[in-house]
Amino acid sequence: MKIFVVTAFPGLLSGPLAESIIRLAQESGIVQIELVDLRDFTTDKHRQVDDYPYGGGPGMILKPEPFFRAVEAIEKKGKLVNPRVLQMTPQGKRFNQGLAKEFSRLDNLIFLCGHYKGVDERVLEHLVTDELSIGDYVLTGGELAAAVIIDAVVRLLPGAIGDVDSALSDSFENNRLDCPHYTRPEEYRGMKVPEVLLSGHHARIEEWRLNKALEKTKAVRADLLNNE
Ligand code: 6GU
Repeated sequence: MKIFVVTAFPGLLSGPLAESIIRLAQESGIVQIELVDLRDFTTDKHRQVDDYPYGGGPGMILKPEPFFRAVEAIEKKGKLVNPRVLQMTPQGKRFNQGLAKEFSRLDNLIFLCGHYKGVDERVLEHLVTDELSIGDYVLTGGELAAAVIIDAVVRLLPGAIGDVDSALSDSFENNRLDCPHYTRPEEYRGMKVPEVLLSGHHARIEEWRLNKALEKTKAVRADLLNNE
């Protein structure tokens, strides 16, 4: 998979992409991630990416031209035909595990990160295929949201996580949260690991895990259970 991220603040993404599983996935060639500086697609000497809103009001709006030029350059360079172009915005559809799976099956993704008050609507209407939000709160820009989505997608790529079964037991698989987990020591400051996990009885362990997962889901995310 090849991922491009168009942003005026590439530094906001470089850290999260340079650690742990996402770093290893890039090093082993499972994914290539390219940060594209929006300012490289301006034409004025101040490299200005934003401007005042028509109609007045507070905040600055990201100009359309650098986004169109950046995406055209990416399409040409990557020989991409009709790629998915994802705009990070609090007005977007809420990102979830189902979308992470869908995106993980694509060969290319282009992320556009807004900042300030927003992006010129012509970008959304004519360039973007998917408007995405990561939750009901407002961030200063789409960069951290793009990092979240890239992380969720890349870990699903074949080979990214050593243990294939690990991803299949994640939260949100089967519309429920994950069960509790324990490791050594067996007892710590009087806190004991549940007996059943030490029993070696695989059927009973699976039953316990399922019950715990359902209990937790019912308590904090009952909405998932009615979400078949
Ligand atoms: Cl995708 N962008 C911004 N700026 N804020 C957000 C968001 C995205 N998702 C939730 N809040």
